[in-house]
Amino acid sequence: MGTEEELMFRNFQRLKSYIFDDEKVSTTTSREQQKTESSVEKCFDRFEQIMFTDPRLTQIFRLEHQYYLDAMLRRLPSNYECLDSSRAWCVYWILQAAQLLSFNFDDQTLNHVVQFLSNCRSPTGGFGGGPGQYAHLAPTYAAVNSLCIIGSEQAYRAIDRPTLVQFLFSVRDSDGSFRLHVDGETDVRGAYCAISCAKLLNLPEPVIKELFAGTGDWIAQCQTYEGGFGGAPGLEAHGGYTFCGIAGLALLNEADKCDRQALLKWTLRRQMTYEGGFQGRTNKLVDGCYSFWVGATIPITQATLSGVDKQMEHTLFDVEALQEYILLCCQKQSGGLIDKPGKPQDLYHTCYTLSGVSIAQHSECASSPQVLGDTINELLPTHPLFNIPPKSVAAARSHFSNSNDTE
Ligand code: FPP
Ligand code: K
Ligand code: ZN
Repeated sequence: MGTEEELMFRNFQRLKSYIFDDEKVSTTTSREQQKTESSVEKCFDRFEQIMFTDPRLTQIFRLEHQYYLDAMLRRLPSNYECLDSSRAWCVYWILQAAQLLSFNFDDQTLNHVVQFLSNCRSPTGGFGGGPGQYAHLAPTYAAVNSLCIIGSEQAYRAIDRPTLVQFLFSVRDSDGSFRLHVDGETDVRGAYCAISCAKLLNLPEPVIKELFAGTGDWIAQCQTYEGGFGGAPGLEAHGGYTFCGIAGLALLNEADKCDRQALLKWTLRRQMTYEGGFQGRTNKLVDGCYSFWVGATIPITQATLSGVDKQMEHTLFDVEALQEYILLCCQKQSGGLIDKPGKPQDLYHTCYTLSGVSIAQHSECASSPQVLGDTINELLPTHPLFNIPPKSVAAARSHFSNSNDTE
């Protein structure tokens, strides 16, 4: 099973939690935690029993995941599997997961995807979740990311920058916060999606300045006493919103507006001692999707601190334990990945578990990829701030650097 330089699977000597950990009483929370640990332990045990007879179990089920993604992309246009308002998201989850696996769709399929996303574009700028729907920041982010992953002339043309900028201004409030759609709710996902699109499409600096005046300060207000970020000021810290908060601040070069030491401590405590994966908030259960939301937050935060603190050369979280959790507990034999053992596969978890594994393997702070098990497990890198390939970020920014359509 691999050479000496590679990370090896462990013997799972990690400690399980104790039923009376919660102030010495058994609670619903502590019982749920124990149930989860038992199901994870079963996956670890099964691995130990057959690791020598079936080395395949230590591998990423590449072909099965590719087959799953391919089948899901093909039935998207006729659509019944995905929530109707999340079809642009489904496209993004599929394209991002596929590229991590080095799986390329043929040109004809990609042309169909570009056509489908063009149909989701709103006359008022931005994208809706499906054809003919109102523009919303989340599917706009998903569509822009998808089109930049595809990266063809035709794909870039499907993003109409001038109306997109108008849409971004239409959901901005004067304090710098963003609503998800006109008259919709305000949360830090809105700010992140807007910043991510603006930066990826290389909007001119004066436009960025005006669009995000006050936004860094508003995001910083979402950081809670725990150290993570809530959806809006005063709400509970959560891994998903924490990613949006720090990635948004980092893209604006305003990470110093939040307390990064507190943030780093909070995110590091989200890695579960026994399971190896991350939870999304204090006292909740491990979930594969936080491999990205929390996993990416750690190197992003470290990167904004480097120079301030020269000590941090490698990723502070346990990249080996995270890969163990995803490889042994979150893969479906039939393809697709999951939240935790016993759950069904879905595109969202397939995208964010694989994205998290990629982050663990290619963390910016480490010099060579930290791949657990067989070298076949190495995924392509992802840009931690946008969650698309680093080369797609560079290509999109360079493509749009010469446009003067928004000046
Ligand atoms: C809690 O679900 C989930 C949330 C409060 C929202 C999470 C936010 C994201 C995942 C970020 C989305 C990012 C973008 C860019 C749109 P839960 O209570 O079912 O899960 P939990 O028990 O793990 O907290
Ligand atoms: K969850
Ligand atoms: Zn999840």
